[in-house]
Amino acid sequence: MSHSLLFLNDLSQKEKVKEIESLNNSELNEFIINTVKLCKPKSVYISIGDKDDKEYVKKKAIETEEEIVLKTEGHTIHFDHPLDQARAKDDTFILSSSPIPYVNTKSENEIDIYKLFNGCMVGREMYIGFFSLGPRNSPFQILAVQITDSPYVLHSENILYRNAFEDFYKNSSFLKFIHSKGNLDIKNRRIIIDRENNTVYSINTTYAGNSVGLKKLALRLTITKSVKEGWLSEHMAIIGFEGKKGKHYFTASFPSGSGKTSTSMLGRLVSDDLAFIREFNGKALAVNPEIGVFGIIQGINQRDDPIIWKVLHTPGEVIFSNVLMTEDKSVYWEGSEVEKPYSGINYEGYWSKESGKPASHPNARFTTPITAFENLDENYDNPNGVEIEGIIFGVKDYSLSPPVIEAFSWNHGIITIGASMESARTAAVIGKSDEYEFNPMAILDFMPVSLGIYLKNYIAFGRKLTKTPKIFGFNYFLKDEKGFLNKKEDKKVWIRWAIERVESNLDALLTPIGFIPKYDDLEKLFLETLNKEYKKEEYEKQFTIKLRKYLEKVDRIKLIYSQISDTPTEVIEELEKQKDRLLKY
Ligand code: SPV
Ligand code: MN
Repeated sequence: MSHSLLFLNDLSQKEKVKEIESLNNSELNEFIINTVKLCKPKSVYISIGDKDDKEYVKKKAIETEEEIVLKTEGHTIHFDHPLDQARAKDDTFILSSSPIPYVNTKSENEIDIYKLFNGCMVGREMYIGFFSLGPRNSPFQILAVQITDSPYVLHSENILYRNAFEDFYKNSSFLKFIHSKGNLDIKNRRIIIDRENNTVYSINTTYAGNSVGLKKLALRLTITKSVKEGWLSEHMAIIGFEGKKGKHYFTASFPSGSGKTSTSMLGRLVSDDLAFIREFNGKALAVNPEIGVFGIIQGINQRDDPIIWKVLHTPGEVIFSNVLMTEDKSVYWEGSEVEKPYSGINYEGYWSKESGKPASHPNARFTTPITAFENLDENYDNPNGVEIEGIIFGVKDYSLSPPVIEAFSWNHGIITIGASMESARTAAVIGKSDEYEFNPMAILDFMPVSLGIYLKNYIAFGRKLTKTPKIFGFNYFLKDEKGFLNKKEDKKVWIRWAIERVESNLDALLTPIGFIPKYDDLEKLFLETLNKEYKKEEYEKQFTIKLRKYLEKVDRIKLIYSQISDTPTEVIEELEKQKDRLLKY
């Protein structure tokens, strides 16, 4: 046997080594052998994902102090390095022999994987996990193997993904993730995406967005795969909304920190972050690659977020990260609207109220199974997916985009709303918050291919559909001199309007940028949904189209896409049509 794992017997559980051997997956054996040889761990723990394995991995996370046990049963807390609190864009590279606009690339000879990873696990245990992105026994399924020396990473994955050891039988192909804490030398933090070999390497980081391979690292590989195969791998929630004529599933793409999670809580939850969307019989069907939630915790309070609040205050699996831990082993985070403790421990060490510093990091998170949410949708694990009838692209935009608009068509929506997104920067990315950023489909940070190729695939996908989902632009953040123009709860009304439009119950007003609600309809929806008056002057402030500013935006976006050599002609045409409409209005 050329790829025998038997040499592992001294390092690992013999029975499990045999089980892997019996899968007869030579690519898998080779991957494990090569990674063990490269990283040189002291021992190897093979997790096939049963109850014992899950308990073992969690126990190790606690023993190694990557997690600390909290007061509430099942809850733990994890701290990342102060400089490792968010996605590390500048340290994340797509391996590519030529540069790609808007994508951080490095060529193979600029990166020495061997040097980075050689012996990185000396003295430590290596963990191997086997997962499925998407439901098992499903045409959407993509397999993935995680190798890591961090039990916290594997513990997180046991919560966030479906264990699927048995599915690796014979030569099923899979995505490969190698992560090591290294020596947590943040200067040498590197995340390297090797598209050709379906492998991601990540070292000197523990923040889940950089280390939990199956989340945003896998997204780079699945986008690459999707554009080759003609489907969509998206940074979108999937939500079922009840209408007058039944339930309608929407996907929703918002840059993190712009309302995606709160929107997900207003309907039946299928996914809060990611979606695989494929065409079957002319319909767009979607599944959640994940079965857990890695959500932002800042601002979560009992009044506005009752469902999440309950999940975070009930015994069961929760990993808190980068919140404050108090002496009695409970947690506190900013914006929770409970009384601030006097002192505690956070990611920087000892914290006291007197310091005046925030108690928790703005990108502090919680990791929980999706089944903990009481608004879980019955189809959350349906191998056939759910039919998507609406797509929401949301931005955090203080001045321009109205609270809700509807596109004229698939291409119009994809191009002038989705691919034209500009949003205030989030705390989920290292750097200054609140600067406006071009962020098409809220996915630019994860883009592994040229935007031209990505959009070409989107346009072609739309053509395959017999009934394309309606496309909406949302913005919960409009402001004037006096502050926000909308209350948090107003989003229920924008969603209601979108549902009514999907059901063709309401007319709309034609503007150069898309359809907007009629005042009378909103007045009625505000009353019905929130029992609230909606004044004409509010409507006018929120829905008057700022022609000059929109013209500037079209020019900005057109400039971006005209500088990308493989931009499909449809993109420029659609932007020019938008410009014409704005000029003629
Ligand atoms: C997000 O911020 O969109 C996340 C967390 O889902 S991260 O994995 O860091 O991107
Ligand atoms: Mn996300």
